[in-house]
Amino acid sequence: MSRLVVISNRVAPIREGKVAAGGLAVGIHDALRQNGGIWFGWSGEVNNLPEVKSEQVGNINYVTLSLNKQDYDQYYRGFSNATLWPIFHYRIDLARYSREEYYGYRRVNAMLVEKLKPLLRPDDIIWVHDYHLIPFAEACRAQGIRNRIGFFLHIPFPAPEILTAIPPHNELLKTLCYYDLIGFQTETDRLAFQDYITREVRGVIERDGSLTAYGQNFRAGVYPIGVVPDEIRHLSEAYRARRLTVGRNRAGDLRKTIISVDRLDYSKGLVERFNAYQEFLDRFPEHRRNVEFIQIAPTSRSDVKTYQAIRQQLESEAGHINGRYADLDWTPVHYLNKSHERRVLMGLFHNAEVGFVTPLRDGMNLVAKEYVAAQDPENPGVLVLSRFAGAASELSAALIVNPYDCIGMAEALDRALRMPLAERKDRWETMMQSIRRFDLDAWRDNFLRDLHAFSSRPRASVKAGSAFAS
Ligand code: GDG
Repeated sequence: MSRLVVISNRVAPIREGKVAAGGLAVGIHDALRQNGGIWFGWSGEVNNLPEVKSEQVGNINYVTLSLNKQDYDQYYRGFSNATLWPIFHYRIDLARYSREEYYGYRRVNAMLVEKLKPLLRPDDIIWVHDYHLIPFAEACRAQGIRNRIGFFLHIPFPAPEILTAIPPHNELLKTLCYYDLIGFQTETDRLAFQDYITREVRGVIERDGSLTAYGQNFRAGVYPIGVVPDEIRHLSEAYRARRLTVGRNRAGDLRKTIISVDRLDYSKGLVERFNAYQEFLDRFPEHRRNVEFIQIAPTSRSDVKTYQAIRQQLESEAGHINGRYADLDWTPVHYLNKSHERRVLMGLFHNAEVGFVTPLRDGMNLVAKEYVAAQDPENPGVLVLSRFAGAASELSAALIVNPYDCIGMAEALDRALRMPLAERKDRWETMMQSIRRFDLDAWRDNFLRDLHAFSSRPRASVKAGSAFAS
């Protein structure tokens, strides 16, 4: 059987068996364990000794390397997180473009391929993850690697009008077409990509559904990422007996909880959410003192400028709301700017009456699915979900909101907190059907099945060094 080789910007720093390991890391570990394989990527270290470290655990080889400062600045902080991330999340206003950073991004992709190449066997299946690594397959082909290679984009794929704001969009998309299979979270993302391919570069949709563009033939499919419902139920039930934070729950006290958990990122709509919560307290005074909002937002990418700004803004919003409404025995907002153990999060989800998940754009949003999977079937809470999360296409039984509509979100909170048990159960059961059907195993198995099935046609050869041709 072919081995699996997973490439991601970061190799999951948390090993299996540790309580904090997230669902996605667990899912990838399971796939690697099936036939053995390699997990390859950046170690997270920045230094001038870019040595490759390898650690064998069972039949999985974890191979990591550090980046030097220039590579880190150009590839990671620069083109990946200051150009691609904002533009793929429709925030052209926050994006910057630097040709040097783009070249650094291409250079690091080629360097990663160079380091991986000696470890590969001819029948390995390669699965590459996310926007940091769009040119990885093209760099593989340029270095003579002929293995099957699939790519999964965890974030949204923007409409062509937005994508074309990236000056080298054409060259970038050309490199993407060197994958055999490109996976997206939703049909909207796949259609946006297909739209670019057919309209912008006159690519063709073949009879068998594959696409041909830039002389390459490849497939694009939809593989919504999911969670592991049993793992979440197990964690949340194990933790529910413990009293959490302020320690109230549906079974006992009157005070109800609204919970949000996000990496501290402008795409997550945190500021709009805080404003909506304030609007809710203004408009529905009967809920004051009877509700509290817990926002957990661990810092991410704290050395990228826009991320520092959002942190300051949120601290001030939380202070403002608490300053205006808090009392000696009531704190309306608990804003926790640090990460928590996974089992604690699942326990908090279980105990909260409302999951408030309102990104401005999100590839999927696993928190939405985790919140639903952590609910008590006999007394489930209500998910309030942004229409701009990929998860909204599956979880239409949530209360769907527009995060730009402050009053609409405030009204949804009021409705969620008043919702009768029968309606809560109906909505929850509908959502759980979808969460079980599109769980993490289905995501991984469907993607790998299609990647195995698709035998690519002979490829046009790519000249080494063509990476920077226009
Ligand atoms: C990208 C895409 C897509 C959060 N805080 C803590 C913690 N978390 C966990 C959550 C959840 C995960 O991190 C976050 O996943 P999301 O899907 O919500 O968002 P991104 O990090 O932006 O992920 C996204 C995803 O990739 C997968 O394809 O859905 O659209 O942007 O699992 O529970 N976990 C722990 N402590 C925390 O404080 N342990």
